[in-house]
Amino acid sequence: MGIISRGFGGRRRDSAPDLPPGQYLTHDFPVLSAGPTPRVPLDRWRLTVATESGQKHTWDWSELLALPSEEITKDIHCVTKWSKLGTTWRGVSLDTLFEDVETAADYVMAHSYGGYTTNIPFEDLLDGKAWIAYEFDGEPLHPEHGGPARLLIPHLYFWKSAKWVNGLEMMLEDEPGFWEAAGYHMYGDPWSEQRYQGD
Ligand SMILES: Nc1nc2c(c(=O)[nH]1)N[C@H]1C(S)=C(S)[C@@H](COP(=O)(O)O)O[C@H]1N2
Ligand SMILES: [Mo]
Repeated sequence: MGIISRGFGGRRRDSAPDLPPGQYLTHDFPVLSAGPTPRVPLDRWRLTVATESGQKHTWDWSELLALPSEEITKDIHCVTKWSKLGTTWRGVSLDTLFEDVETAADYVMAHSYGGYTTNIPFEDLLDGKAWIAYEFDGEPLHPEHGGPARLLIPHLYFWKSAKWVNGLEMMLEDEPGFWEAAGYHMYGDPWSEQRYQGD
């Protein structure tokens, strides 16, 4: 008699969370920067979208903050093999930024304060897949993690998420950014392990 639920308490559900191939889990937040951390005063901060026809759309800090923002919880995957699950950010969807931008270009070069660049197909920035993030874990984004604001494109390896982003340049042809010119993959899908050119 009685209700016996086999497996209740006996079942082990400690299976590893789904990580892309070759990745390991980390709980801290490593800092990976190819150079010194630029310090950008908010009153001088700008973000510019430049189209292939030479049109420019620029937001200053207060204009960015005035745009609708969302909370984003996503896993992130660095090409150096650490992954961090369930990271929480606040930022502006690139769908919002691109609402009034007229372009026929298929590629984007992200530019950062400090000179870092990385290339991304335009469609990977749209449809709720990418943000300009300015908070992490409910706090203003720390400078070493890309503050005041960084690109957040969690479905690609994290080198595509340009810290200290200040420009999005529309391009008709794909061109390599900083790491891509050094041999990293042009696209960088963690689930297909596209770490280096030829992967
Ligand atoms: N401007 C800039 N953005 C950058 C980098 C960089 O060196 N400069 N490093 C990239 C790499 S390789 C990774 S893994 C992530 C690291 O972000 P984090 O330092 O916040 O962990 O930022 C990416 N964005
Ligand atoms: Mo990275």
